[in-house]
Formats: sequence, C-alpha cells, structure tokens
Amino acid sequence: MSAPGLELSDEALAELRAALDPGHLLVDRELCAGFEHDITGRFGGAACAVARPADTAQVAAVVRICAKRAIPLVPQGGNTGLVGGGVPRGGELVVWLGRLQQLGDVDQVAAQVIVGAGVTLEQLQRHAHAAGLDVGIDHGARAAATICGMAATNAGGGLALRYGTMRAQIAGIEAVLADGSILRRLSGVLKDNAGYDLPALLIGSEGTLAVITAVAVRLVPAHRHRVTALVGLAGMEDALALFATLRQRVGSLVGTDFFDACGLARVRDHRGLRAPFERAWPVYLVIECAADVDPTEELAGAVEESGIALDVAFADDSQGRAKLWAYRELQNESVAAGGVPHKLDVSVRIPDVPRFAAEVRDLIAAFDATAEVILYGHLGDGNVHVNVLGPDPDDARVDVAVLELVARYGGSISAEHGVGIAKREHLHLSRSRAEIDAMQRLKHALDPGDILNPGCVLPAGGSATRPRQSATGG
Ligand code: S2G
Ligand code: ZN
Repeated sequence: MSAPGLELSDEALAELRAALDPGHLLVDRELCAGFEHDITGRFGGAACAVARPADTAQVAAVVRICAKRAIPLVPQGGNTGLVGGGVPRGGELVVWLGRLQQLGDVDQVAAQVIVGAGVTLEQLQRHAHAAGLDVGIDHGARAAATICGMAATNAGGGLALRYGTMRAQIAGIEAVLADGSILRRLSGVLKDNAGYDLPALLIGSEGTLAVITAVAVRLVPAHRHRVTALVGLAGMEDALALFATLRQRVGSLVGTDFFDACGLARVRDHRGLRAPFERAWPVYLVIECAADVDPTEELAGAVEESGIALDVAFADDSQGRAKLWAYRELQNESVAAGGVPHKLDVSVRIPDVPRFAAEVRDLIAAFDATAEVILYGHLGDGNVHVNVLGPDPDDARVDVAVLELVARYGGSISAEHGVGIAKREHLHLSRSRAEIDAMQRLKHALDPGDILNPGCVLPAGGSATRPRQSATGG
C-alpha cells in the first residue's frame, strides 16, 4: 500500500515496473521506509515509491517516465548525506542507485578505474589497494557512502589538503539527464577542452542537474609508509600554529583534522574508549602523513620544533592509526547519539579558524546558554563542522546565526556536505544574486520540468521552480 495521497497512477506504476527488474519498484510503506529518512533524523518524508534500477539503461528509462509524467525524483546512494538532499520531502520517487555495482579493472598506466554509482568508498579503496594504488579521498562514512553520491556532493574528507575534494579525483562521468538522455564522458582522457566541461558542472550539483551513474576515478600512489599523530593542544590558536609549521616542514603531510574536548568526551561515552592521554586537552589535532620514505622523523621533528604540543601519540601501523583516527572519525556518530544535532558544515579562511571557532561558541552561548557546541573538522581546509545539541531541531535560528557569522568571515555556508534542503534558503549568504540567477537559468535549461531533486540546492521562487503538477505522475 503506497502512502495515501502520494499514489502513482496505475499507468505510471505499470510503466515503472516494466522499466525495472521484477520486485524492484517498491510501493509498500514498510519497504519504502528505509529510504525515507536521513541519518541525522532531521530530514525526510514519504516517497511515492522507490525504484531500484540495475544499470544505467534502467535509470534512463525511469527518468524518461518521470519526465513524461512529471514525477519528481530523488537520486539516492548510501544515504549518508547530512543536508537532506538524498531523501524525499514528500511524494518524490526515490531512485536508489545501490545496484549499480560496476567496478572496472584498474588501468595501471592511467591510474584510473571506472566505478558504478552504487560502489562504496570502502569497496573502491579495497579495489585500489589490491592494484597497488590508493584513493585520494577518505572519510568516516566510507562503509556506506557511494562514489557517485560523493561526486554529486563533491565530498571532501580528511585528505583534501593533499589530494583535493572529489572533483579532483574524477576524470570522467556518466549521467542521465532530465530527458533520459545519457551523457557519457568516461574515456578518462585528462586533457579535453572540446566544448563545455559538463562533467565538472554535474559534480557537486546534488542530483539537481542529472543522475550520476558512473565515474572514472583517478587513483593516487599507495605510499609505503603512513604515520598518524594525535596531538593535545591548549587551543585552536596553537592548532593553527602547529599546522603552519607542518605545512612548511612536512612534505609528506596528507591531512590535519581537529576536534575538541566536548567531542572527545562524547566519543568516549558513546564507544567506551579510553582517553588518549592522561590529561584532557581543549583541542586535538590528528595529523596524517604518507611517503615512500618513513616520515615519522620529519613529523616528530616538526611537532617538537613547534614547542606547543602538550601531548603526542604516534602510530605507523594500520591498527594503531585507526585507533588514533577513531577519536575523530566517531564524532559524527557520537554527536548523533546525543540527540538531533544542528549540523553546520562551513569553511572560512584557514587563519580565521581560531577566531571563528571562538566567536561561534560565544554566539551560540548567547542564543542558548545550555546548548552544547561540538567543533571538529579539517583544519587544513578551513573546514569547521559546527554541531549544536540542545536547541529544538526545528528552531533554525541558531543555524541562521552561524551561517550569517560565516558570511561575515567571507566563508562558505557549505564546505563539503552540499546545500541540500537545509541551506537552500541561505545560499545568498555565500553566492551573489547574479550567481544564483545563473544557477537558476542553468537548472531550468537542463531540467525544465524540475523533476530532478526539486527544492534541493536552489532557493524557492527561482525560474526553475514551476507550479508543481500532482506527484501522481499523470
Ligand atoms: C566529518 C562527517 C559529517 C559531520 O566528520 O568530517 O564530514 O558533519 C564530517 O559530522
Ligand atoms: Zn568533514
């Protein structure tokens, strides 16, 4: 039984069923439920149905039907998104891409591999390691996050300092456009200026311009030595000073993530972890280095030279490194265990991070003295994940206050998680009117029927939003 008021017409259901493998159009409420809410619990709604295409051709057939019948659709991969862009708002067809499991042979010479939409980051990492290479992006949600979902949001993670965001890892793309036509640029040719760079436009478009069905991923050398250091520090100013030293002195630097005492306490509570050091420190920096010559000396020397480390632990074996990273990578899950958080993934200029971090704490305290503020993120990218527990999840005033502060710093209201639904009405804080108008015109040109993830990324009322026809799909 599909959701009341969201029924697709019998003809639409029949057409969709004919386009998919048997049993891969879900309408039963229980079966759809698993695709309808995000991991923070803040976003979601009833889908009119869930389509589970097996390959690009079936994705194209489903999109063609949606275009013909004005059925809005939400592409979904691992559903690890945090801004509400990968779950229905109410009435959309979820197009789940998890069955597109293509994992091509690694091209050792080009150091590239073609990956289907449903392949997870962890699967790709294993595949690359087996070929003696590595993936230039990593983050805590690797077991569930899919490569094409990461392409759609231009994901970042902890290695962006060395390798860039998802955009820099992609050498080609295959995607289904709003009319069901297939854009295929998977040759992996690196220098290709023949016309507009449509793949670049689709990366980070959050499913609003096309449904990405495969990408050609550029792989990176798998260095023989990886070393991780966890450093206890007196505050963010010291973390920044240490980062500056590392940046100058440590050529093998791959990433520098930070977290605070609140976040560490939550992770320890949530997972029963022992403290990393005897004493608790206000701020912690996780430093990742990778090289073919053991970088431990270089790293230890720089930490020593900085003269600001209050405690430090090193690890060069995968188990020891995972233990140190766990304090950082479990932040998201541990905060979510404390309630429905206000999550603001923002970025400011690197030198501004300490002042911004102090100001955002004061701002939130003035708004709600009982609120708990947990800050963590990627210092080397100026990327701060502001998490607030306490204020009513539906009270957006704290979110707006933080995003307005980011705008005063000339930063971005979305560093790596995308705009989604959560921030669409705040886009003007980081983008000019001219830019937003240009985006609206692009959206209308590529998706005139506004069926691709409608309401995501762009503010309401632009030329792309049309009076909605019924979601019953005609
Ligand atoms: C991180 C994951 C999601 C979040 O931990 O780096 O990108 O905001 C985040 O907690
Ligand atoms: Zn992050």
